Amino acid sequence: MEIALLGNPNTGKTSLFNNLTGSYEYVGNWSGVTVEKKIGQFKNKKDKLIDLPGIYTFNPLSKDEGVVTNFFLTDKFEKVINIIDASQLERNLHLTVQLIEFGKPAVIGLNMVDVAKHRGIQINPSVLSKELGISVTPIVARTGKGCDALVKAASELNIVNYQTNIISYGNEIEKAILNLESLIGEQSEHSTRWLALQLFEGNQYVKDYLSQFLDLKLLNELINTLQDDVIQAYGTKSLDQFIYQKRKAFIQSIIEMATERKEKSIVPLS
Ligand code: GDP
Ligand code: K
Ligand code: MG
Repeated sequence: MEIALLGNPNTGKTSLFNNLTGSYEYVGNWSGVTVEKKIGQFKNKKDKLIDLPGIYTFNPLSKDEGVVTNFFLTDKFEKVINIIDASQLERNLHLTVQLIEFGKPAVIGLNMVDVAKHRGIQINPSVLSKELGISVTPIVARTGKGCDALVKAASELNIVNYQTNIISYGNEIEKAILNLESLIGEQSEHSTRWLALQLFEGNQYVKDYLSQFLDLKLLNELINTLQDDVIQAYGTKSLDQFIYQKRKAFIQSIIEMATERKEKSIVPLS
């Protein structure tokens, strides 16, 4: 089984990768970029772990980010381990939300819990897990603490009944998602909800992907009409900003629920 390792830059992916895989195959660079591609074998010798470049969103701002989006659109893998930085939760969860919308079975490794703790931030993993609908395991990737439990969570992952609509984007967008769903039908193996939202955000890779099934003119019309509707209904600047704000509000509300702030002075990390 192939498991992909996904997360923002500098969240501890490589530390976790080295921890979980005894040795790894170096398979050159990801196509089009100078980021090395690494595939490691888990200690059980059955499963493989794929180290992806760090990204903030599936709507690529750089070629590195495009590598990951293309990987999700075209490569074969069964599960995802999403590593997030407990001390930068809000920024990290923008990617997590998009991963959940993609619908591939995933677990979260909540890393840097030591850093968060030193800043007086205590995150309750079960609250986070309940609100996101996926398992959350606290880890310290640098020392290996919690990493075995994370692998166990990934291997026990159940593939059925995955909830991808954790955020409701309002009538206009929800209707447009259903509209796209009826147009695509069974043609794509991917979650139409994810494809639609990425398309509405202006994701060029997803637009290219969808143009195999649908006329580009039709896609553009769909986006423009929706953009006008959303701007008119909410007085927002643009469709992608609107989607971003919806995610942000959702993320802030679950962080509020899952975070405990300790009244204590900031202790520097040794
Ligand atoms: P990547 O960019 O996601 O691959 O992240 P790295 O694995 O390269 O880690 C980035 C930095 O964070 C390195 O200096 C690691 O040693 C450090 N690091 C990784 N995990 C932890 C952790 O759980 N706690 C602390 N304090 N540092 C960590
Ligand atoms: K790094
Ligand atoms: Mg790395």
